[in-house]
Amino acid sequence: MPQETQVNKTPREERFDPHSFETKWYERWQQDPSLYRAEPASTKPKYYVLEMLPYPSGALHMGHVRNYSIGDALARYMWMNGYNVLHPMGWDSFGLPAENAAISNNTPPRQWTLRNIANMKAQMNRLGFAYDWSREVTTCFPEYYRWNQWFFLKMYERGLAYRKKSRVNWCPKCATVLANEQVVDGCCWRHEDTPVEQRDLEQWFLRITNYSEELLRDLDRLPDWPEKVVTMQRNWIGRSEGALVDFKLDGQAGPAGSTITVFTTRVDTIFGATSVQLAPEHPLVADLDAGDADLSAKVAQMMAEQRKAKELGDFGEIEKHGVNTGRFAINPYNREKLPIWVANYILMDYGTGAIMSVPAHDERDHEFAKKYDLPIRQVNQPPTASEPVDVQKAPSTTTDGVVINSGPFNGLSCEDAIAKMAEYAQKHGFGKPTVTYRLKDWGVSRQRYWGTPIPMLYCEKDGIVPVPEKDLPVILPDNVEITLSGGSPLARVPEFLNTTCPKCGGPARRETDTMDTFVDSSWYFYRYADALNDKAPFDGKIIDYWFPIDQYIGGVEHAILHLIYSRFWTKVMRDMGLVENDEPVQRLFTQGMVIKDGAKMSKSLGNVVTPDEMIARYGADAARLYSLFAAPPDRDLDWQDTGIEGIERFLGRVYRGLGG
Ligand code: ANZ
Ligand code: ZN
Repeated sequence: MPQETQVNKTPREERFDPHSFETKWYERWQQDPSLYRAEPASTKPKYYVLEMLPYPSGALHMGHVRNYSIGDALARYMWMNGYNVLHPMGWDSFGLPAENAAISNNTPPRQWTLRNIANMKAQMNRLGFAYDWSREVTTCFPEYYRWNQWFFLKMYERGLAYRKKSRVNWCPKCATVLANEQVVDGCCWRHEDTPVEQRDLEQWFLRITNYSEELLRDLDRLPDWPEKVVTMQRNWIGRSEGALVDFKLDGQAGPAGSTITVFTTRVDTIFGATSVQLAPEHPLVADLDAGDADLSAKVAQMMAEQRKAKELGDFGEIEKHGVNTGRFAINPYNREKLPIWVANYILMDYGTGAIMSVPAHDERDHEFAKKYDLPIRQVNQPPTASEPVDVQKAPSTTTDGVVINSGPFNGLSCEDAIAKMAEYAQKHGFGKPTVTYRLKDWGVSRQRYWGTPIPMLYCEKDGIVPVPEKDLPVILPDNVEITLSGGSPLARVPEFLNTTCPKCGGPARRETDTMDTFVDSSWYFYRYADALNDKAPFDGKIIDYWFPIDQYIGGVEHAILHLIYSRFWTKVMRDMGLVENDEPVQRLFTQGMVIKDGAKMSKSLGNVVTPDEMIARYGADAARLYSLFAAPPDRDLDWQDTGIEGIERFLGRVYRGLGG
């Protein structure tokens, strides 16, 4: 550096100490409690900017810093532009990690959680984020979760919450249900040599499928959501138009009856069906394999394979195979007898769990037919211009052709045949056009302690009885011994478990499962608008002012579950007359990940940069500015120490320019 510039420096200009500078301003802000508060009623235009609330794991990571720096810059910008800004923060504070921590450090989940919140809040303050803390929402407080319970009761009244048997992972040694993440290579994570079983347990579900069509349709009304998120939601909902067709079982029927209903998107190819295939879990399979030890063993093996594939989340990869049951089903269009197979690639939880197999026109069916030497019959002739087809060699999957070898339907285009043949089935009482969705009802029961107690009772006389609204909240008791085995910890707390039935006054048992924590995050942002209300979850008039959220910012990992559940919750609240908006979020922004040395920051890789370290070395402004500028906010940010040093020098120049 040339000599002259040094000579002219005064001592104050030389030194930029971000710590004293930032602390000074933070203290100044603290003295004015109205600063950063949203005004309840205002003539200014409103702006609601929201960042996804964190799970209080103990400390912020750089991903949080990036997410919150984006939101904070926007909030301040809107304030400066004269808006009445709502910029709140809270804690998604129920969930399993608190229970694991309780077991390993012998600290009660509440204590562990509250300590983490205090620590993370101090970090947020040190970072200088401008939140309206008067609206802080902490989901593990009864002031909040009582409204989860209230919503649950309302949904129950409306038939949107129901109980049904469903299949869960079960470890026979632990004698408890395992979450999918607790199943490792098909065995219990705590008992590596104990295969996980599937059990049918009664669980609570929310009927999100009532809203499948609307959740899908209204995606078109979200032009300010990232296209990739909209696409992910569309695929998750998975609408498929097709037909249901009933095949009759040939010969004697068992308890599961004599009808096999298949779901197909290509009913126009039904004259080319050469077998009917059932999922291993299809109820009829139990009838067909009764007394046939060899067949039932093969079916059991396929069930195991499917579970495994499901755990790996990888159905595409399983080697397709099946077994012939020796029985037949009758094609209602031409009375043809088709062999019934059980196949490992048919899923019970899609469509009807049964298909007609058309090897000439479907890839998977072709592969299967080749393997087992099943007939392949062409029933669709592609347009003449294309090269001649040999369906014995490869399937022809086009929907451009015309129907052949199909009796009265010959000559129809694919599209016409699909409509006419479904109509025909309906007219003759053996089928109908239908729409199927991949979206399933939302299972909300968790056999865990640290969550919202489900407000239901079981009475010997009256059966399932909802807790009366006036008795809410059902308080989650403290001092519960937490173990990960033995089922719901609350079932071992007699003071909690045993109660009286509000209907008959006789003894009743409480539901001991707690709610999925995605319930908490489905509506928390409504609570911010009216956080201290103790008469209702919120006042609808206040919601009408603030909603929809103008800008929501968070990670793309929440593109599906959280953001579909929130949309569902909003639509239910609208139907209850609580809110007027149909959608919670106007604009959505998903920021990129913070990575280092080419990988996501993680403890196991040892490439973590902590906010505390960055603040100590460069100050909060440098850490924030770097997260905003080092990469476009929607792209991944590859952390470089040299980058933040440059920002620090830049801030020093700004500081000297402004004269402190
Ligand atoms: C006969 C057929 C012929 C089919 C053809 C396709 C092409 P999407 O579009 O994903 O809805 N299917 C139905 N239920 C199934 C299940 N539970 N497990 C596995 N496969 C199943 O797919 C619908 C098609 O997937 C259905 O139409 C059925 O095969 C198969 F040339 O029926 B199709
Ligand atoms: Zn009773």
